[in-house]
Amino acid sequence: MNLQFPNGFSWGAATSGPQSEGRFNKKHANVFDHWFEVEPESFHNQVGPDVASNFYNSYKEDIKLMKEVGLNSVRTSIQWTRLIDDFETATLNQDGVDFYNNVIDELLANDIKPFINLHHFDLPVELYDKYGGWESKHVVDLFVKFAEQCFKLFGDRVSEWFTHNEPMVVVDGQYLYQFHYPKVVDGKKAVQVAFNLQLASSKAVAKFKEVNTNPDGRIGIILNLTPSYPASDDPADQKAANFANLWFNQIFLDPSILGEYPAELVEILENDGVLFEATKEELAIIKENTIDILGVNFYHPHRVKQPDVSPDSLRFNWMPVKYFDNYDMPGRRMNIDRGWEIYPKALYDIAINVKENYGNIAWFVAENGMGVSNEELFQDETGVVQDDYRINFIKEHLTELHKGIEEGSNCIGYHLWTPIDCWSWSNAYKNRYGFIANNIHTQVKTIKKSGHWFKDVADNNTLE
Ligand code: BGP
Repeated sequence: MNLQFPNGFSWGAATSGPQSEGRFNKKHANVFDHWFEVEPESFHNQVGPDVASNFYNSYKEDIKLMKEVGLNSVRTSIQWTRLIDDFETATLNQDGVDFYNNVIDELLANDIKPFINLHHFDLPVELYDKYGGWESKHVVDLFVKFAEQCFKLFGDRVSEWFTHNEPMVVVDGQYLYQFHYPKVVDGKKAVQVAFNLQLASSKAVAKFKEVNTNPDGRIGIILNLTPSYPASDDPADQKAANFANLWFNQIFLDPSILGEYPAELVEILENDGVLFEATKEELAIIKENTIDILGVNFYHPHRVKQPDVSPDSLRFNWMPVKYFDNYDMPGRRMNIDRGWEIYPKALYDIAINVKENYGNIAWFVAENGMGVSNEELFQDETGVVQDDYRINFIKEHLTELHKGIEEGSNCIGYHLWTPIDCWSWSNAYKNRYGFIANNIHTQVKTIKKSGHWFKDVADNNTLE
């Protein structure tokens, strides 16, 4: 089996500033830096983002390794808390400017195309304390000022821009399911934050269109898509899956690409008294400023069934779980270390969904990957991690993706999470995802078997 990918396909990997750089020379704290300061026990093994994978100090060596595993593109993010000194005026921090200039230049010098994202869960904590963070439309405007600085500083060399990574995780983690600081539980705020994040993205898109001078420049958003499949043909299960798709996927997909929220979702939110507050002008900005390119993070699907609790018995003022329950489908394949189902066919379903329902917009797999614990146990005598499980995982996903491309889906790339084992929000270093192993005690980095394998795939643009 030889599966050839389209010419110019982006073979890459993704990381983020807060998970790779370390806090070195950073004047401001983001919400995760702060959370770790005040509640280290909430973090796996009490390990926070202070060192991460030391990218701030070792970016040159790290980028060399990225080149060695065949990457022709890499996504990272610019930390708001590193680049900006004063959030109200968006005045710059020179050390931050120098650092990101150096990283971008180093990537380009290695023929690696930078994909740059602007928000990866790393809201400055000062903006949370002062304004409630994404609850505030003033913060939306401050984000746009930060974005403008980025476009102006780096737009001559960066053509692929993204506003947010996984905004839905902020909504769910911070406002419903309590896995992000400060673990508020408030349905109405959750919906408003989802809207404000969308507005921030659309306003940043508008700003990009105004200031971009790079003829190749384009801008998008990166969404974690979790296709939701019903437990059975029972209409109640189907209805539950339909809601889960609206909530997890369409709430950002539709306004970002089509310029409008799904009417069905708006109706449900309205009936439940949690509809967001939006002015006509804001809705017009969303309508007019749709994205050029979509990044899709795909890890796992949702299996969904009708809820078996009475909506009245819920302790929350509004929760999406009123509309569905998770379904533990017998026999499904799991990555036990992360607790996520492995279901590559969902990637094909995403490819077809984007093609048929979203104007066949240019898109790419912005994250996909397999987090595995205790990988040192898989080292051979030379110290190379023999991660055949990761190779198989990638192969299976690429096969489904290729099928979607053959059927006309406009997918332009595949990025693994992540190039070099990095720090995780929820698991610190418990699960490793990278092509390159990172010894967190010595910071020695070693290419895994999957990294050597991926180089062949990327160099030949073909999956054998
Ligand atoms: C995505 C995030 C990444 C990364 C990845 C792996 O949701 O965008 O930042 O962390 O998931 O997940 P985890 O680190 O929780 O295992």
